Amino acid sequence: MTDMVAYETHGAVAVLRLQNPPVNALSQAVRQALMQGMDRAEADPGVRAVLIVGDGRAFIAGADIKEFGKPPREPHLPDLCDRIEASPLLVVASMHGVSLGGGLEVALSAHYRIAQPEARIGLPEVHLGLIPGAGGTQRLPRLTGAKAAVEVITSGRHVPADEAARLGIIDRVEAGDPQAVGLACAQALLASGAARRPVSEMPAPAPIDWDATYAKVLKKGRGQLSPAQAVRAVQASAELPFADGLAAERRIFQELMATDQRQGMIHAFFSERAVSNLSELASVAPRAVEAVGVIGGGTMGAGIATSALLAGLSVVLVERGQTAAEAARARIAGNLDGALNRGKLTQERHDALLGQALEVVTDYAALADVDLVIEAVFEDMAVKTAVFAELDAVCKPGAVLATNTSYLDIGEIAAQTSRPSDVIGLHFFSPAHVMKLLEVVVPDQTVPDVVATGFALGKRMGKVAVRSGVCDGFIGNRIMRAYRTAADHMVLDGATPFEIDAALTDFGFAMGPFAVSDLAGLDIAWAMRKRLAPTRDPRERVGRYPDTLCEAGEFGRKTGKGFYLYDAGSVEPNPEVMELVMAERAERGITPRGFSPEEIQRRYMAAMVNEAAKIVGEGIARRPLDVDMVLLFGYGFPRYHGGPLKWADLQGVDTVLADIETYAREDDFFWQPAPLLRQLAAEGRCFDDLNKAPQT
Ligand code: T1G
Repeated sequence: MTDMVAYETHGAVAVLRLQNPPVNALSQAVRQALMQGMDRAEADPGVRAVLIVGDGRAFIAGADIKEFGKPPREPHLPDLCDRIEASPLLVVASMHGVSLGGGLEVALSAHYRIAQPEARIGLPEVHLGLIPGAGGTQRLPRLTGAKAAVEVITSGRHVPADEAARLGIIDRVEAGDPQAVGLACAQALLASGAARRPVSEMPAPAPIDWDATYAKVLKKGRGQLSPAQAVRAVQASAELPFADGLAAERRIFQELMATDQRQGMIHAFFSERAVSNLSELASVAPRAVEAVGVIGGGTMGAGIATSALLAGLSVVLVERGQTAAEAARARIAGNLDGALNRGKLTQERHDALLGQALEVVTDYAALADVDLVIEAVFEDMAVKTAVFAELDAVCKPGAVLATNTSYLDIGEIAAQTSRPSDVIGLHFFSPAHVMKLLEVVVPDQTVPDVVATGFALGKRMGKVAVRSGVCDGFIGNRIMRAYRTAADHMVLDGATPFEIDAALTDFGFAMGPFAVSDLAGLDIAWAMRKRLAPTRDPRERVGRYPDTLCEAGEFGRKTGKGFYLYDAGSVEPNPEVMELVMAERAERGITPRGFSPEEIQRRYMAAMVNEAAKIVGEGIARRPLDVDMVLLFGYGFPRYHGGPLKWADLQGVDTVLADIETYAREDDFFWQPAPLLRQLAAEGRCFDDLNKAPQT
């Protein structure tokens, strides 16, 4: 046997053991070796059963995603599954770790399935813009029924072993060495004279209301194709003979393989893993962090403290006075209660975190032994520099001093300390214990091992950490300001905020920019506009209608009124807004014009792409994929587009540049094409070419 699949016999059982680290992905070589293993077992006169088991930490994590987009090579996974199922031998799969996608499909083509208690199974292909393509949509429903199969497949979730047993997906959960447990199972089946049990020969599932299910899944997908298409594939398992159902699944799978959404989602899958792998840090050891200090126990500080506690770190949180300290502790307790209610925490761990791991104090002296401090106080330079002066005096040598500032100059903050090379920006997104994005903001004077420490802390907290250079707004907020400005200009020129929100939800956002502003609080952007006003270029167009709303104390959801009216669960456009907008248009001498949803989307995305290209070109972001991950994990960008720069590649960089040059003829101040965009278009290259280039 090849080293991809080891072959050994134990009595009448042939063991095929996959050895393709790290997760036994079903590469062509593995598929080939499994085919050969089945041939060898069937040619072995002493063999009456086959056990399939995985080496290492997983049974099989699925098809080899790295092969997608390349010409498929035989043996194809569906053929392998059919080959396993059709074997005259009794086939048992013994699962541990994860059995996902094609990995579960291999197990479903076995005749019996046994799993470890901690094992998880799933068909997550929808998260890659696909559907199961090796029989999963035909075999799973025969075991679980259509309703459960639709839920498992369209959610793409990981199903714990005990639930999988209840659903009928696996036959038994038994702790032990997966191979030993599998062998015992196979031998017991042989001893009892158990028959082969091909799933494909089981009765087709009873029908459900397919059209209603399809419509519900389509709506929930917010424009994503694959979950709804998976419903149709499961429907085929109920309405067609097995072979025809397989053919229907194959057709849908291949159609989805050709979509932009598949490219976008696989880009997101690999980028999420690549974004924190920076070559500049490859040989840099992070400093050890076990105890963290947090300064400020407001929403952000309490969220950061919660995230650190959940990561197993001890936390010392400092507030100014006893009342604020008690309020901070209550906020953290509330956050942990939420984690407990969501099943992310046991009561015992909840109590231990609050009881032992967390200390809330009012005296900086308690920070003397922490390894890293994160400041999350009011966004004011004087306040922050005072905090850092205190930290410098109290914290031990080698402690990392981090600020959570959203836009203040970290270099200026660092200059207040005797250790500027140990100062870094760790920009969390609220709520910090929920949002996965962490911008690691690196001023010039910060030393590499402090940067590595920021990334290591992010990984430990389960964040997607992205490196950012220092500029106003770093990566995410700077880009957000650009696309919000484009939206503002469209309102001044004739679109309504409500049309814009509708167009962007059609694009795949959960909420449009104006609804998001209402949610965050209109006063936040108002404060930013006031901060930037003194240095604003007179050529910059900025609508005054949001300021008027704020001056009237209308800040959005928290006041019940903003761009929308919020009343007892109902959300309606605020009619006052268009009165303000029409008055401002008249004052500015603007004759309003209509904007189609398509034009709204293209302008909004052009602004996003253009600013992102400037950020990559200036080196604020290391690669285009870094920007894509910021927008996916911090700003709700629809994952099936892959991120703004992946979207631009899929549209064609030259097409986006042409849009920007068209818009520049109306406003050549806001619409200044990014040099990098021009360069890529001129060279016939795309942003992904930069992702693949060796990191300098
Ligand atoms: N193919 C290729 N490489 C994979 C892989 C896969 N399926 N899964 C993981 N890797 C790599 C990953 O890129 C990383 O590489 C390393 O393994 C560790 O992964 C026909 C068509 C399995 C839960 O969608 O969900 O089957 O960065 O860092 O956090 O119906 O990886 O080290 O170079 O994520 O412990 C369906 C995708 C495929 C599962 C492990 N399967 N993988 O998580 O480690 S489509 C999936 C995961 C399919 C069939 C269809 C996770 C994991 P590197 P990691 P982890």
